[in-house]
Order: sequence, then structure tokens, then C-alpha cells
Amino acid sequence: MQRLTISLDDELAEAFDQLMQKRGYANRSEAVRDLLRRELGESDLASGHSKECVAVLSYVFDHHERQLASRLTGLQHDHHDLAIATMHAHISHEDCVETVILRGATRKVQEFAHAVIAESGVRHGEVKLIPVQSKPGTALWRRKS
Ligand code: NI
Repeated sequence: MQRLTISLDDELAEAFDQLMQKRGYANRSEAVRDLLRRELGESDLASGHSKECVAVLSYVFDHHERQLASRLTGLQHDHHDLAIATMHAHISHEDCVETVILRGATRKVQEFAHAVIAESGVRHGEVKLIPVQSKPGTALWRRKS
């Protein structure tokens, strides 16, 4: 464990404390650790350093839209190696929300998620990638210290 001392101007320190409070962090160290992990993880994904990832894909769609529900299920079956779990909820008479957990090669996971998001009738599509192989401290599984 290393101890870092950082200097912040008053305005930034105050904004940071407010953010911490809003997000429910008990202390600055945990908040800084999370910020660093997120940045390092995104950097690993962007640079191609993390070849494997897990991801959470979510989107809303109208199940009345012609063939859309079966197209989405078909896409998941075509990529059953990537799409490891799906949760579906009916949020109104027309609309459904689905969350798909993906796991596999980062590039394939991204391609699959973007193909789903690009389907006509899919709205509010978002994918969050989490690196599996990455720099120490940013990996999915934390070593116990
Ligand atoms: Ni539904």
C-alpha cells in the first residue's frame, strides 16, 4: 500500500467533497481509488490493452414493433458465446427493457453491443465495458491484500 499526498485548489477540493457526498463515499481515499480505476480501465479498453471484458448492455424497445423482439432474441442466439445472461422487464403496455450481460473478446463484445443498439426500434441503448485483463488494481477481480 502506498500513501499519496495530493494538492488541490480550494474550489476543486470543495467540488470533490460535494461529489463524494452525493455519491455516498465514506472517505476521499475510496472515492479517488474508484476514479482512478475507472480512468485506468477505460484507458486499457481504448488502447486495446484489455483483450477480454465483461459488459452490461441495456436498451428499451417496443415489443409491438414488427419482428423486433424475435430479431433481438435471434441476435443473442447467434452470439450465445458472448451473451451469457439476459433480463427482461415489461415497463409499459408497449415497452420492454432488457439488460444483457456479455463476456468475451473486447472487440467482439463491442461489435455485438453496437449491432443491437443500431437495430431499428432499439432506444436508449447503452453498453458499459469492464476490463478483465488489465493493469493491477483495475482488473475485474481484486486481489485480497
Ligand atoms: Ni416485455
